[in-house]
Amino acid sequence: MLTLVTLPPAFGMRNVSPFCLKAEMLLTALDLPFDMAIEKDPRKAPKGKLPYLIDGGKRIADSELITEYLDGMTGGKVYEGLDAGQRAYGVALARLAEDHLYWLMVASRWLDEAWWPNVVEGFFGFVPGPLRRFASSMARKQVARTYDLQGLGRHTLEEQKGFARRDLKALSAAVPDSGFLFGEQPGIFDFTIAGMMAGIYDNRPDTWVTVIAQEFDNLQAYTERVQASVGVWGRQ
Ligand SMILES: N[C@@H](CCC(=O)N[C@@H](CS)C(=O)NCC(=O)O)C(=O)O
Repeated sequence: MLTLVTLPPAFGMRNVSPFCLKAEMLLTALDLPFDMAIEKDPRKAPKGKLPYLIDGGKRIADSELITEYLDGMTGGKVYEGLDAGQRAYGVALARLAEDHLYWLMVASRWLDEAWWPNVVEGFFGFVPGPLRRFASSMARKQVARTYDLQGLGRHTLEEQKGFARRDLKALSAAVPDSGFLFGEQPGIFDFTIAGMMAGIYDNRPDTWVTVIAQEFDNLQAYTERVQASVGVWGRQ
């Protein structure tokens, strides 16, 4: 039996991490028997981030490495039917969602003063009272440092919103109005985009990225369609 280790629910999301949700959708679509376990403290994961997959004595960290592992395990089912061009397009969209838009989403939760109390409650609620403030503000400093190093943190909020809008506009133009990216069945790259967008649309309360994403009705409809097709929703 495989076990997918994910973050606990938060912000109205059953599966709050886009990477964990993508892996859950993929395991479900592949019809592999698996269960899920919760880890509140990502520092305990093999690479300090969630998700990771347990297969017997093996622990596979990182949703993309999990994807590769499952592709090997199923004899190539993950990328079956995709040509080189489709795979290239899918990887490019994944990088856009997971390595650029993701950071804007993180900032809209962690670095927005009005939203910050939700992070303290959602991610640090389990830390005993006196330590909670300390642990959460240390983690927040780390996020701010990472966002600054990434480069997005050096822009004004209005400029950050411009980057988010251009990312979302690109995703909105990339996804089809019916069906899925590469056919009648959703695949790994649909799970990647929908996994990211589910948390953006459904986290409560709305963040400033949520508000911008709401400008793109077709992207929201696509996100719903992918979740419905596998019967795995990010929200509670
Ligand atoms: N590239 C990784 C990213 C995973 C990731 O960033 N997970 C976040 C949750 S959404 C995490 O565990 N963050 C904790 C940390 O960075 O300390 C993947 O695809 O699995």
